[in-house]
Amino acid sequence: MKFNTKAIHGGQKHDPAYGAVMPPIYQTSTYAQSTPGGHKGYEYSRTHNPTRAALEAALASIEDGNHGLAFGSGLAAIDAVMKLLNPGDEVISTNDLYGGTYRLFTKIFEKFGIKFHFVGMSDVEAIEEKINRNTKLIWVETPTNPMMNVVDIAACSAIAKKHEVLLAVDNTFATPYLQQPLSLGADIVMHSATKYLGGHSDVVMGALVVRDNALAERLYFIQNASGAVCGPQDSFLVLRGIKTLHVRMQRHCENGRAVAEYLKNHPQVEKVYWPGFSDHPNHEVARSQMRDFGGMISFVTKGNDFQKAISVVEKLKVFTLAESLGGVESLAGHPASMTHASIPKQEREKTGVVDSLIRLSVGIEDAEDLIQDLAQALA
Ligand code: P1T
Repeated sequence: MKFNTKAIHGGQKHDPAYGAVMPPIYQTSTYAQSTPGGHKGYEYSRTHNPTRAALEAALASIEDGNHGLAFGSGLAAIDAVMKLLNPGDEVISTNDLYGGTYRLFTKIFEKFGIKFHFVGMSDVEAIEEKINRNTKLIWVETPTNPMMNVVDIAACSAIAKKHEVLLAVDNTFATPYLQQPLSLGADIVMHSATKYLGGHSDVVMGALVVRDNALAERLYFIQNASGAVCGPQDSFLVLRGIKTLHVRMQRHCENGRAVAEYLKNHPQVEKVYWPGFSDHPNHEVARSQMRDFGGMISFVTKGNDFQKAISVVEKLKVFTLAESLGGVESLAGHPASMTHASIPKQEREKTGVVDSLIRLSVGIEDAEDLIQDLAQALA
């Protein structure tokens, strides 16, 4: 099955009770048993829920995996991956990544004896330098949030396999429409389903997809034992979102290109970060592992002036100043004070997250209106 068909039908069956084409929202915590253990496959909704199961099957299908797991947030999904590790284990992570992921690693899991190395992965050799016998996991975010660096997933996979460590890829920015990490050799793909998979800024959810049965078993155990699952209503909404992922992504990419090119030629703009530019340092890797370049763009205004950047985001009218991304509506953010405020200034500035950086999640409105909005805000 091709991707567009999988987005709509992947892993889906009509509901066995009445043939409902969309899975019902099984808003129940528990299931009747005729005798202890005598049930129809469902005992308790932390462990399994039919609406969540339908979503998990769809997630596995669109990522070309065998097992999908849905969680109460993207961070809950990452938390589950980290619980595969033991004290003393080490992780090599992308140095430019979502601030909340950095906070989870350094403020929660370091306390439990896990050591993190944050490295620039544009050149994958930097990963191998940090590998030692305690290394258990390579954590990759690509494209990175918010600097739009691109990491070569196949090259990371070769390193991971050589040293027998797991490779996990946060595929939130690209989505499986643009990039399929499992097919490039990753062991685990992770999503903040809050973003493009949900697509309408009305749900917070996370997801993992894997191919390996034993790894899936360990993650299902953690999902149930730690309990950070999502509810049936949210499962329904994300499943509905996935059905239009491919058409939304096409428009996100088209509008992203139009906005990136407009900004690049704007006299008030110093630099635009978008992997579709041929002079982006990882453009060739992006071209080879992504179908298109997405709708996420970061830029710095001329003079690198904090106040100017703030005044631009305040003046936007079609773009909403807000955290998050990946919805149908365009959003603008100021990473240094919003999504990446949990990373110390000195650390974030090393990767380019300066006080004047603005991040755009380009939505699927008319590109001309988006450009006019940016024009008036930058004027
Ligand atoms: O917000 P949550 O669903 O828990 O997902 C966390 C997360 C993980 N990975 C990436 C790449 C992300 O962008 C996020 C969440 N990011 C934002 C809220 C943001 O505005 O960048």
